[in-house]
Amino acid sequence: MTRETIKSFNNESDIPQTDGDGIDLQKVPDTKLLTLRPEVEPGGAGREMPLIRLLQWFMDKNRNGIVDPAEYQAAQDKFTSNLNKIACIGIQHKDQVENEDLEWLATRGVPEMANPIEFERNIFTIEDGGICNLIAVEDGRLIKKTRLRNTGRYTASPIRWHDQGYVISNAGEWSILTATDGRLTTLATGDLEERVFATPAPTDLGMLIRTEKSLRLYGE
Ligand SMILES: [Ca+2]
Repeated sequence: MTRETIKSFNNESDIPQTDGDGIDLQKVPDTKLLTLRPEVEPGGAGREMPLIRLLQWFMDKNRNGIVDPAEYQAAQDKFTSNLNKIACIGIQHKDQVENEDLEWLATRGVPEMANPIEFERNIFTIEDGGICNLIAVEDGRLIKKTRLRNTGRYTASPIRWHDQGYVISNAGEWSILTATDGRLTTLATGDLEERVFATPAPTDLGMLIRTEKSLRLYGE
């Protein structure tokens, strides 16, 4: 097992090298961290996890305290193929849809958690780190990528309300955007000062937002 075999990980320097017999989990310190989401700011929630957990939970399949080369390779293959994807499927299809039946399949600009929304005939997405994307509806190509000032993780899906896009990070930092002529513009930003994981709900009375501790209604 050489360093060349670990490039699918985001931070290969965090993976201990082995002598070919495997990784002895007892020799991996609890303090050693693996960078899972390099797009999240340093110190931000969800950026890192203890390396030992990844090795124990996902790689040491037979639970013998050693990640052997076969277990390592199996995990690496899984991580490599486990890309976030978005696909366009014709609604005329019935039964099982195979890859060749797809109109298109794309991986660029696809978030880990948040749903995409339609914005002026394009697909708008928000990724961890505050990375916003516009993806073309017709072929899935990435039209525009930009980064918000509000970094961190985004698990709440974006909402379109009164022709504007609303995104809220896990830290409770919000941004209002427009997407005109393929350009993304931030109109306003702010901070709810409580963590937010749930997608907000636009209602006739205003925008309903559930934070970690409260349920709030915001007017236009
Ligand atoms: Ca093992």
